Amino acid sequence: MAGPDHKTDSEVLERTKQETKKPELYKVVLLNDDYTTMDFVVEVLETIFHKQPAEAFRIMMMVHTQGKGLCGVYPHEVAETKVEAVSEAARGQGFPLRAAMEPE
Ligand code: TYC
Repeated sequence: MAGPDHKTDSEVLERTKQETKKPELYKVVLLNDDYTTMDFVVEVLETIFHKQPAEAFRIMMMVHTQGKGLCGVYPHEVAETKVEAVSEAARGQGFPLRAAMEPE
């Protein structure tokens, strides 16, 4: 049987069009809550998601008024790391702020 290093001719031909795999992308969204301060959310957006101050404020207000807001689109592992970084930063300050990832 054809293992990983023993491709059949048809398997080899299937790979010729796209040699490198595109990573699957995930949206990272920030979720609203009643206790996290607006200033802290802006800080998270500036530090973890590298947003400029005006954009960070816009996203924070989007989350505050609509319930959630898009922070960025990343490959799976990066998205997971961002979500975890938000939880850790929030926990450190005693805030319940959470982020979540959604398939793009
Ligand atoms: N709703 C919060 C407040 O009124 C502010 C807030 C905004 C919290 C965005 C979380 O992701 C969030 N203090």
